[in-house]
Amino acid sequence: MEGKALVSVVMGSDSDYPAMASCLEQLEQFGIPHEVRVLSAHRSPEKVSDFAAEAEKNGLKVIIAAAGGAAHLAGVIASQTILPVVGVPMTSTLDGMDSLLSIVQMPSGIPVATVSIGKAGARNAAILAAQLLALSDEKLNSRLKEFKKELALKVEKKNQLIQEKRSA
Ligand code: RP5
Repeated sequence: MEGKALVSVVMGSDSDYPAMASCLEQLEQFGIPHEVRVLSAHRSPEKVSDFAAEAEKNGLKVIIAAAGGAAHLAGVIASQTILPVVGVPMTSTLDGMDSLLSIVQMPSGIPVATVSIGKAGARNAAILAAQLLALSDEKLNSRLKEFKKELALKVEKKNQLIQEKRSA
């Protein structure tokens, strides 16, 4: 994506990439400059700290952090920056419940905006990031309003299909 990254999509492992593809796809659809990194709260903690400490200075506006299992990545990043952090729980051996609880149960003072488990959450993280950026970007604001209309139109089409099937 052209331009200096406004959103960083960070994931705990390359095994998170397939689920996070929908996040990247959505950011691309909105035309939001972004970057992607693999960083691990447990396996490369110093790199996570360096990234978080430099994020604001590097021009980032939102950080999306995906991790699974004992998913501490989003919280650890949030503890070291004032940028909004969106946490995406990855599916795991415990169906992602471990990831969800690890990400959502932050202590008072360090928020992480937690979305749903897996691919739906990955896409929603991109939409939430877009909504945050749209607060100061009129073009993106209009694009998001269009996006909502498109969603409603898709539902209307599905409704029509069901009605047609029932009357056939
Ligand atoms: C987490 O552990 C990662 O975010 C990933 O979801 C999970 C498994 O990682 P790998 O063992 O596949 O590298 O840190």
